[in-house]
Amino acid sequence: MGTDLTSTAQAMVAEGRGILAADESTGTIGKRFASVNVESTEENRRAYRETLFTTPDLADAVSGVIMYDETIRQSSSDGTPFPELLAGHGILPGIKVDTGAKPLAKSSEEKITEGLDGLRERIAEYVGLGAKFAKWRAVITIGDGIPSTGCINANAQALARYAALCQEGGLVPIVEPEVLMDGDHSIERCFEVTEATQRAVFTALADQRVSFEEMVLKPNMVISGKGNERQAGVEEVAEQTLRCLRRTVPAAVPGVAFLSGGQSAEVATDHLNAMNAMGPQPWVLTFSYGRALQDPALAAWKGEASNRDAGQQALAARCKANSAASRGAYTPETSAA
Ligand code: 5MM
Repeated sequence: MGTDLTSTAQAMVAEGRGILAADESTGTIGKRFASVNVESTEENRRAYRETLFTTPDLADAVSGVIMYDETIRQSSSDGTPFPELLAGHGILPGIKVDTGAKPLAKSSEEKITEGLDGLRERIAEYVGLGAKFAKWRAVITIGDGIPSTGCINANAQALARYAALCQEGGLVPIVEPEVLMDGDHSIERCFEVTEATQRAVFTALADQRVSFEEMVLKPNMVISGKGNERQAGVEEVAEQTLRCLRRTVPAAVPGVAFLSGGQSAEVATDHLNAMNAMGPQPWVLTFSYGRALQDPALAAWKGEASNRDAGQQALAARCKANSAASRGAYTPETSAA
């Protein structure tokens, strides 16, 4: 029998729809704004998020939006709280609940994501603000002698404790173990680390009694390190990513919503399309992109109210392309804005 959380998880990955990751913390959005010479004031952050969230027909391709703590408390210029505005358009409001990836003790290059203290209470508050799902991102770095088993297991444990608290408190957890594409490693090394990470994550999720039907996985794709001399092509990335997921992800998980991780907007769409064109899989495969959805919109908006329509058109174009890719039906021609 289905539960409310099962229905929400299924709605998050409903056909032709994916997730807009707009949960940049203040530091990260500051860097994004700096790239287009926009000052990171609270009002500019609010105005930018309003531009994204009021994009006409956003709900055609976007099932949910992940917000940051500041954003979920903000409102549009007519005073409508963002969670209410999104819900009014048939879009599920989501919230990032981790408090960031911090240095892992006794390891100079590895990270552990924090935020479990007080999480039960914060989840209750976010539910009161209208959130229907949550997100927690673990960061795994590939380098000389890393990741360590200790780092993978500590992050898997934190993801699992977060996911269990979410389900107990009434939110669908997005479980995001991100193996970074930074580095000069090969696609084979990315496969090995991604497989080990996902295995550890699903073992920890089971140990913490997380219901697989009531969650969404947000993984990296299996891809060459940015600095590797051999950059795997679209078909190879799609094949290796699916091979890895089939080994590690239970069929009970309703959907896999990929992060883009620094891929260009077009390449992220090509990869998603290629995977979906390879035939039916046990889970829905869709997007939960941040930069690959937002970068063209941010570049068009540039902090100017007069560029609002241009910013929205740029976002709508990426949404349309990725919606098609989630069906394996993307071609640059059919998805032209
Ligand atoms: C949108 O960026 C998210 C927030 O990052 P910080 O916590 O570092 O501020 C990030 O977690 C994002 O949701 C995922 O990494 C996916 O975004 P990309 O850009 O990799 O698709």
